[in-house]
Amino acid sequence: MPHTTSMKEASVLLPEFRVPELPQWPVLSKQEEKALKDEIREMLKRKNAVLVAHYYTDGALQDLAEETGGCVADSLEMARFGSEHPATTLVVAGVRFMGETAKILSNEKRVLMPDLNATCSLDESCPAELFSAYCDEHPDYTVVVYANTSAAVKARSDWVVTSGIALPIVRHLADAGEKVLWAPDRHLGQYVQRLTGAEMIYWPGACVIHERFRAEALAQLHSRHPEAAILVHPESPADVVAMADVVGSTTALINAVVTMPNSEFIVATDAGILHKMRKLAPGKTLLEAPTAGEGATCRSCARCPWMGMNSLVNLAEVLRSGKNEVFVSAELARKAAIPIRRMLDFARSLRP
Ligand code: CIZ
Repeated sequence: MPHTTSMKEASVLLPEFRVPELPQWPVLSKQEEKALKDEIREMLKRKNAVLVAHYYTDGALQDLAEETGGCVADSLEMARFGSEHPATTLVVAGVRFMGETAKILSNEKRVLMPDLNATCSLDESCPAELFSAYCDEHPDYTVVVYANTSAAVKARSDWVVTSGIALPIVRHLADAGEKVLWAPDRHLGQYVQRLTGAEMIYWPGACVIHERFRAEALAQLHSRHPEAAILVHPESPADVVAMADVVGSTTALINAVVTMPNSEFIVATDAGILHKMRKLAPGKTLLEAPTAGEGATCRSCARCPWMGMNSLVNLAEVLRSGKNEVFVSAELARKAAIPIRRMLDFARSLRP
């Protein structure tokens, strides 16, 4: 349904935060990589641990997660997998909110992360106190927050959503006549509003990676590859989303590469996803969508520098030392678990 209602942006001064360069890890020889992977495999087994990795992490980590019975997935599936797996330790290769979500859903388990400084620009742009004050100003709105937020922000919400389930949840709320206060990704929020027609107000955050995709450069690339299907993550700007053949979550974009008949695809999301796409659809040509800073302001414009903080090297280190444990107080976990479980239950109700 095309949108008819307007969408009002919160007038808040977002906090400043530093976006680091993409970490440059030492290049391992084949032998070194094999030795490190063997050591990690042995430690995972001995410590009754399982590796849960996001699609945006390094390919070697993704492969190892799959080879050792862990999972590579989006944040919704990572959370579900971790909470249902019998391991007593979850090693989460991703960014902090993913480790926190794992801990919230499995408070009795030990959750480790290769680097606790791996944050997310959306999380950083939505500090709990500022957000809570905004919610207080709008008591008649249902608070829906994206998974890319801190435990404290989740605890202040009614619903947590991922990009994979945002549309049906907001549609469900709109059908029930509820008004939605959305945070923190403005592009995803606007996309959801356009498709659901829900009455929404929103937080003005953005993902520093997806915001770099540029429509004009994308049009030029597409004119050189007119047969390529354009796949866009909805955290991207609206003019980029408007050019897409498929708009969707990481899982939806991977499925599109596998199931669509096209032999070429232009992909507008973190380039870490190409690893999984290449594995599942080896015969297809994948082109990275152009970004604003290409060749200029960043070394790898479509690679999240915080996701890049995960490597085999620091994964081995946390397993050896047991450091980098994620803690969420029991009280905060109890509160934040409510909207997360609401999302998981809703997702379950959609399954055939
Ligand atoms: O929820 C996730 O895993 C993220 C960050 C993106 C997506 O579309 O899956």
